[in-house]
Amino acid sequence: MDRAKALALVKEQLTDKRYEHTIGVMETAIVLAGKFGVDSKKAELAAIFHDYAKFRSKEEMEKIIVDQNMPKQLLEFHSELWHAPVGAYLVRMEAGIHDEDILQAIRFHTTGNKNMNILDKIVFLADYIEPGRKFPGVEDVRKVALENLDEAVVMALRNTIKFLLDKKQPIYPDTLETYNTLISYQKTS
Ligand code: DGI
Ligand code: FE
Ligand code: FE
Repeated sequence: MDRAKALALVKEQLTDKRYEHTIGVMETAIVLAGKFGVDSKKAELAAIFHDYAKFRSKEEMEKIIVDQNMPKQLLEFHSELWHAPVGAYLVRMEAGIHDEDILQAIRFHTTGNKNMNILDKIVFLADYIEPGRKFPGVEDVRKVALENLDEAVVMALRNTIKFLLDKKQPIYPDTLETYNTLISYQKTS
């Protein structure tokens, strides 16, 4: 699918603000893909579609999680997490994207996953560091992302985990597992 078609499909799903975020994620993901030798077309499409399900109702997302046998545990955590796996499903069903690499990057973009590959890390980080993001610490992650993907993912996860702790929110196991996996990998490498 070409970029114009993909952007037209997501534009219908998103607010103007979220669409601008999506453009930032797309541009950032393409830069990172070039830097780390990943298929830039896959990075582009995964980034364009990563928040496709962001504005679906909780009821629709819950039904998809149950009907499609996604981890039931998701339902015990904040509904903010649901748009990632539900998005992967809807992008296949509604946009006709069947590339498993693209769908997995969408699925893992919010929590990460201990088995995430380079494309997954690129989309996860592009979502975190795109130019529209302003939160504390993002500038440090922007710099490190161009040098070391794993270290940058660890920094982003550490910030997110701290943010959730401060808000007295639970932390989804995949988020912690990803953090633990990448930080121990760094120690031994
Ligand atoms: O969809 P975006 O806003 O672009 O970004 P995202 O998909 O990374 O979602 C970020 C939100 O998800 C943010 O409000 C924090 C929340 N989040 C991320 N990981 C976890 C989490 N919330 C909980 N409860 N647990 C997590 O592990
Ligand atoms: Fe998201
Ligand atoms: Fe996003």
